[in-house]
Amino acid sequence: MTNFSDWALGIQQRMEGVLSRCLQAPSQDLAGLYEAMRYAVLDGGKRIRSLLVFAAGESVGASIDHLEIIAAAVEMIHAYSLVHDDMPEMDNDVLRRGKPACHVQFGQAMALLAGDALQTRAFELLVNHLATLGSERITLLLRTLTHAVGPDGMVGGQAIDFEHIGQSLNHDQIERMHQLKTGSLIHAAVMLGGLAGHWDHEQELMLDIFGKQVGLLFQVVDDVLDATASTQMLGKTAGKDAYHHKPTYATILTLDAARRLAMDLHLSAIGSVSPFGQKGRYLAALADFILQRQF
Ligand code: GRG
Repeated sequence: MTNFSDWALGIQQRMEGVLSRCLQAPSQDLAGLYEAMRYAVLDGGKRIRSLLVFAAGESVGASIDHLEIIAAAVEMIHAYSLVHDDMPEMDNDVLRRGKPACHVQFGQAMALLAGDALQTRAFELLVNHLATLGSERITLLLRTLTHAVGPDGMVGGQAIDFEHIGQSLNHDQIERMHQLKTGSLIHAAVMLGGLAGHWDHEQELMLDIFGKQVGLLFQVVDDVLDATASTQMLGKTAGKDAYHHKPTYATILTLDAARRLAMDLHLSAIGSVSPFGQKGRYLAALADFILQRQF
């Protein structure tokens, strides 16, 4: 049985190749756009969402060929969100994944287009390469992903985020903002992996709960890291939430209370997939990884 680190490394390396193949410029006149898209996606990132797609999919017998396409689509959407998030109109950050943000490297117009193009390429990939899943499951998959990243998901969460700069939010409001902004794509990664496999209703429910718990866990840990880790460790500017006067778990709770909340979410995430037994081992290991991550 492959241990978690070797399993994760194998997927990270595999995804680098898949993403690179999916982002080849078809002609010289598009080389500039593809260069910016590749810059945003390749050679960086922990690939947590890909790992979640694979761990969920493997727990219900999905094919690796399907999972790598789904994971590539999820990574492209994630990368687009980071490119747009870093732009001066949004979070205005110059550093991402330890290198200059996409708009710093390629200019704002090209970064905007690279983000747009990554998002549409993600859906193009799903539509073009998952035919063997059958139209019913492809429709479900697209419904899940579009809902997760649209106005009632990631983009909505981002809107709530910037509309509340300098304002206070209560615990429920923070939870909702984080669930939409960050949690919804992480939850979708888990559900899409499951959808590609053969889950029964109970397994679907377990993955649903797991996806929601790790989605929130990810952001609670992110809030704590933003307040405590260094820019060098994070590969992006640390302390940005405080700088922008953003309400976060680290501001509405003490750091200790935020860490306790993370531990509670971690415990319930692990508990929700324990009925999978050995088949859920990578899901549980990912919950550990998300809790313990240092960047
Ligand atoms: C539509 C104009 C427009 C912008 C969309 C929706 C959006 C911008 C941004 C929201 C996404 C966002 C930045 C969420 C924050 C989540 C977060 C902490 C991302 C970092 O994820 P990691 O740590 O990154 O997994 P790596 O680099 O490892 O992939």
